[in-house]
Amino acid sequence: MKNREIAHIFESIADILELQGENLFRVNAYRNAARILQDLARDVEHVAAEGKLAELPGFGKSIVEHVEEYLKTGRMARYQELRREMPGDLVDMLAIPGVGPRTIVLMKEKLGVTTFEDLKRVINDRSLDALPGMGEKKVDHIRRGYQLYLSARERMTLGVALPAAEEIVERLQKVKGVKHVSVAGSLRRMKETIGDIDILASGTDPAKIVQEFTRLPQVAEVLAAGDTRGSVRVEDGLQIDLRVVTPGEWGAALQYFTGGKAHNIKLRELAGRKGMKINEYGLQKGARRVAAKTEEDIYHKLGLDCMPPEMREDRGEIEAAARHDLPRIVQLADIRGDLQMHSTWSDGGDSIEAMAIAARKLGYEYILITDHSQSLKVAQGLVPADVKKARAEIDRLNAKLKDFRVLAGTEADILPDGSIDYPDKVLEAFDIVLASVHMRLDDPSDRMTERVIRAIENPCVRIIGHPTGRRFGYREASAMDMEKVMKAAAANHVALEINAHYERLDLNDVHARMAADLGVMLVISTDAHNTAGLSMMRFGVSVARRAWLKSEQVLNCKPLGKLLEWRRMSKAVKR
Ligand code: DGT
Ligand code: CA
Ligand code: CA
Ligand code: ZN
Repeated sequence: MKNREIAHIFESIADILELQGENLFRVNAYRNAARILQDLARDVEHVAAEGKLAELPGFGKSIVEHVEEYLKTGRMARYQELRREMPGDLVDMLAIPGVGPRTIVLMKEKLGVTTFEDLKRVINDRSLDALPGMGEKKVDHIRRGYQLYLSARERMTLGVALPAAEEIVERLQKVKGVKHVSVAGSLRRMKETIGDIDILASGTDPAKIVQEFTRLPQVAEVLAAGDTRGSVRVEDGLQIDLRVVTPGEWGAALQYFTGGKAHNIKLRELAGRKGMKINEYGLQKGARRVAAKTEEDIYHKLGLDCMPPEMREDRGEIEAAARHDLPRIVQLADIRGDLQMHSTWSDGGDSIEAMAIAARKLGYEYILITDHSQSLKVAQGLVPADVKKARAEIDRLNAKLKDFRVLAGTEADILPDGSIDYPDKVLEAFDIVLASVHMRLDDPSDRMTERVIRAIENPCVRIIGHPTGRRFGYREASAMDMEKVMKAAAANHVALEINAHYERLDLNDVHARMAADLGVMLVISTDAHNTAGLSMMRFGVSVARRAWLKSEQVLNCKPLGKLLEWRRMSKAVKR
């Protein structure tokens, strides 16, 4: 399908037009067309063959012509022409936080910047400072934005890598002669970002399996294909590496290629102390192979219990496994509800009822609707009168739904002074109040710490949403004294969120473990803005698993009754 290819080109055209100061109406025509193509459930070539391109929403005469031209010739003249006007990396620079079209055009015209190398130079030699509207502070902001952009480009987020890898795994499972298939590496350990995608398979004819791999329909380009390994680029531009071993070595290879590196090194030392050797082919004692078939065998023969991949980071798991003292960590099936989501009342795409029905299908007992509060105008935050109307809708819905409860909540803004964006009267009427910082995320550490602690101490606040505000590729975590914040949360029976959206995963694994150690209750929520968003829960659960959380330490593993009890208990303590 060429849908995505053409969508990418339209996105680039929109970017360039925006750079050139073209009017927004024209720019958006291309962006809309790109979105329509990405969401289109049909092959655009078929639609074109039927002569029905013009029936697609927003497809005007020139868009239709561009698509037809591309399908016929594999090129789009308008795009080539625009690319010549904006050479080098100029278009890609738009993705750098803090760099807008005006800056890019200025840099090009006044400083001759066209590549990332040029950009680095004008930042470092400070010639950028002198441009109109610039200055030291602004340039420092751009410097940080550039670093953020680079690190986001190097590693991909879990939510992008995992679905692409799973699609390949599913296909490979159906290939003749394949015995086992699994993701490996950081992806199997569910790290928040992934360097490269590793897939492992076993079968009696590895070379043939590699061949089949390179012929999968997702493959856009074959980078390498050997007897035991292959490497391809799939349509989204992601690179996927496959390694194939014999079924008898499956466990050893899976263990080795799952890693992490530090975990493997420690395992190798342990094997050495026991007079054994470990590598991707097996665990050996002298010439004898002691274990290779399953991961469990490998760990058991080393005197260890086998632990989930998410724990294999050399953070104490090998010692715990040797003591037979591994915790039973939380899993997706333990989750009984979702405590942050938005509906059409604010910036969500689906009604409260639709969200409830979708959540019940996932096997949940309850959800908390947390539409935005009044000062978040960009997200259609609710004024108090609308809060009442939404509440009435929830009450009607609960009267109708059996075995399921919709709780009325809010994601109330934590204002710059740490107060909450509704008067107490309004706050008290919610079942559960979640509060988050959305503005002034750059406050200095002292002020941010004070702000968040003041919110935690508010008698109505029960949960702090996405506590650090970090978003991969957009924004670093706000500076704050995490330990102070966590201690305040523990003392006030306020839960801290692990936001499950793969661009956030905030708190991260390290902070979540620290919070749990300090006695803080964690909550894993999706922050879904439509029913599809509810499926992000698994990414949040993986963070919790990497943090070694047990289900008792996760608020939304409680059944409804216990959840309501927790809420009452904590209020009683505080007042
Ligand atoms: P990534 O790709 O940067 O997100 O991280 P990983 O963990 O996927 O690392 P990668 O792709 O370099 O290697 C995959 C696994 O292979 C790694 O987790 C452990 C194993 N491995 C790689 N290099 C070594 C090594 O030098 N020694 C040992 N013991 N294992 C290694
Ligand atoms: Ca990897
Ligand atoms: Ca790799
Ligand atoms: Zn939020």
